[in-house]
Amino acid sequence: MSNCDELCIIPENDKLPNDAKALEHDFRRYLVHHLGRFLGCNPLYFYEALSLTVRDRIMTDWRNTWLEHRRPDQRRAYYLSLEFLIGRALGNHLLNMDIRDESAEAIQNFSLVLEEVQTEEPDAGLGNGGLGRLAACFLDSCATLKLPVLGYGLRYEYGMFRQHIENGYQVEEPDHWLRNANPWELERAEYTQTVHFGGHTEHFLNRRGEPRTRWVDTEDVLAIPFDVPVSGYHNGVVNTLRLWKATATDEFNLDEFNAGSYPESVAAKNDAEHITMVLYPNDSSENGKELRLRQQYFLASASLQDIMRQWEANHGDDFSDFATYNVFQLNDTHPAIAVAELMRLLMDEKKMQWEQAWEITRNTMAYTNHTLLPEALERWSVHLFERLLPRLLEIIYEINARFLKEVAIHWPGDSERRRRMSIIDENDGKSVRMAYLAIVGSFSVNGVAELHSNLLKQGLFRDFYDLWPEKFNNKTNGVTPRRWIAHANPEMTALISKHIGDGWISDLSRIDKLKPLAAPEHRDFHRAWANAKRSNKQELATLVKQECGVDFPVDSLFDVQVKRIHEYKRQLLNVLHIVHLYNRIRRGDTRDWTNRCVLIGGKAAPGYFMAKRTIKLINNVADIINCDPAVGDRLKVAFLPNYRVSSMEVIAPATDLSEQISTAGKEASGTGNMKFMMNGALTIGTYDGANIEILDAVGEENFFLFGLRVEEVEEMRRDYDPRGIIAADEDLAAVFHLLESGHFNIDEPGIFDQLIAAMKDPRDPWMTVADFRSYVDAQEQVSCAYQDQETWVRKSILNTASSGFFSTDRTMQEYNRDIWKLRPMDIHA
Ligand code: T68
Repeated sequence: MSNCDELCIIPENDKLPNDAKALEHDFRRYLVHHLGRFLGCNPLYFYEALSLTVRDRIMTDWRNTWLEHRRPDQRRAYYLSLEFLIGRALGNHLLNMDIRDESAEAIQNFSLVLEEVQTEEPDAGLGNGGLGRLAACFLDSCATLKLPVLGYGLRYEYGMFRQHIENGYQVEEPDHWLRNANPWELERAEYTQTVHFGGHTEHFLNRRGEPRTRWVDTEDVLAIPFDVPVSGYHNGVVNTLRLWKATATDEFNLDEFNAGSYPESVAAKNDAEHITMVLYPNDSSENGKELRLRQQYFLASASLQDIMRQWEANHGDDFSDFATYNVFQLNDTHPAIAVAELMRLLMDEKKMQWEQAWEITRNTMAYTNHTLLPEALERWSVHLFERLLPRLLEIIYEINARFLKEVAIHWPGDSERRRRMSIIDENDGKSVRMAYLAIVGSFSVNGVAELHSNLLKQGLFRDFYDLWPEKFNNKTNGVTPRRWIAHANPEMTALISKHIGDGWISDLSRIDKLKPLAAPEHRDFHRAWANAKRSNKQELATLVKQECGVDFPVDSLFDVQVKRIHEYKRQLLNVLHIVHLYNRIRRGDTRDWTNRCVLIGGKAAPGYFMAKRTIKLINNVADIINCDPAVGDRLKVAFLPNYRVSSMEVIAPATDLSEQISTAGKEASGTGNMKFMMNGALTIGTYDGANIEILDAVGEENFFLFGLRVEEVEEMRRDYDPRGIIAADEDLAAVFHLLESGHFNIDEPGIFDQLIAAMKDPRDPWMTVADFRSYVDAQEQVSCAYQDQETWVRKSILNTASSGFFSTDRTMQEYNRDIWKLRPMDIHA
């Protein structure tokens, strides 16, 4: 430890006091003396002043955790991800640092309400959906488990777009979330890295006559790190998420500069800054844009260089032990170029031979796959690679050549197999298959739920599984119970802790102690449970009224589907059911009716026509139903605009019925399903992704299962006849009749034709119509079950009580046990 480090360790008794008085004092100082504001200012400054007050109290632990990380004998993992969907940070730190009540009291003296101040924080929306949010939950759990794991990502200037609804259509607006100062980041310019693009390679012999390569005439971009603290729960650990910002080097184009075009030569620098300007808003299709490849390489190169710099500080220039102390988890193929970049750095910069560099690379990389959808599998054109990253392409070719030799040894004479498994796809315009690069360059490949991992082995990656069965494993996703129960649902949290203690917050397996309390005799507990749900529903109803102008009566069943809008997630199936309920009301078929409020929310990728049109359909159907006096409170429908992390914090605790209705085999895992379950919602779901594991955990009597299974989907696909199915089902025929009559789009004829046609097409990959009858029957069981409130509440308790497996603490322990093998840090609160 250097002298300076020792001076920086803050002794225990130097920790800032956490009592309300001290917090009040600091809050006032930040507001008045730092921000130069006073009461009556924009409430945004209250949020900033409080965040700075809290951040001061994180610093000691952050510094100490950093020093622990840096110990030369500490093996570390790095989570490389193009997305970290963090949401708001203040409430999360208050919970983790255990200073919520004190902070509420501190600002009360300024007549401020903590919950209101918290809503001033913009969501850090640096992700699209499940994959990005998963990364954020992982970091939370690693900090709580004291695991030395660092996140590496990009500091997008603009996060996920803001969604407005105009005349029922989605309108995107840029999300300039950094417009106001971000108190949760610390710029560390001293660790700036340089990343190369373009140029060409030169091959030469070094003094010892060994062949070497130089990458020259490159255009360089600087990567400046911004560190974000990740606090653990009540444990003194603060891990780090390091986000890179791209900026121009200080070198000017001297020719232009001297020719007098100074502004032009400065303006050219803009290009560099574009790299981290905006998050790509596609959640499940690749778009092949050059800027996206630039982002991927920028992240991989800056992060690897940063880690190698730290290595050299500890171990000097001997990298032979590098794999013993470092492991990289690749969040999908987005950062998979890291495989080739590590090879380049070890060989070209650290002068290592191929064999040794490859041994190290293969032993440090681990890859997680998040989708089976073919349209989401990344491939980059060889042309683009050649122009942007010529040295990396050379390395990929060499990796591939050596790999294909291995294939040839394993399957002599099987050229078809070599063609299939090649990292370079030679079909219609050469391209690099990033998933294959990731598999070949990793020692571990995992899917994100049992079914998904099995499908990877049987389908997409079958050849690779045949070659290296030991590489493949499953890690079922989870979500963090801190944000998704303790923070989002304080009333239920207090109730649970009152009965079983609060140990469940950091060990969710203990939540099963609630199970006995579901027995009929615990009437008081059931009443308190129902009351908590009811007040959460009241809160959601207020939000829906505010955002959509629709009244949601809290006694109705709250039926919710929130997630990205995608055909495979089948929001259209939900709409078919809504229209079916509407038909029933119109024809007076309402005996034993259960009142329902259906809430749908989610963003569509800006270029995804069918998804955007689905949003329009939902809004039009909602408008007609909500205004029809014949309907009244029996059915309410709303589309919640701009669904994001902070909306889910209000939605999950208030939901009765969670919609998880993807076509079987298409949803890799799902994680919203877990958030709902934890908060006591019942699931209506297909046999897909982690739904299966939820069903296993809670039992079929507490889950509404419907629809075709994977094998049945594939079987039916062969002679799928949606028109026949519609004709044979009176209810479904009536639904299509109403849709086709233009009842929901009188002013805009024809706008839903493509949606309707897609569902009637025998090639419909999502087979929406095939599951209609089974879905409607399951929904009927839901309605019935909801009428018996006592039983419903017991099922709700059992869902929460059975959710112990779905904590990311468990997921991270499995990653650590099977892949990372890290020793928890010796840090105490
Ligand atoms: C999701 N994938 C899966 N992708 O769809 C979901 N893709 O089943 C799973 O639970 C979740 O990952 C976590 O494992 C995504 O969210 C993306 O967001 C994405 C982003 C860019 C490019 C491709």
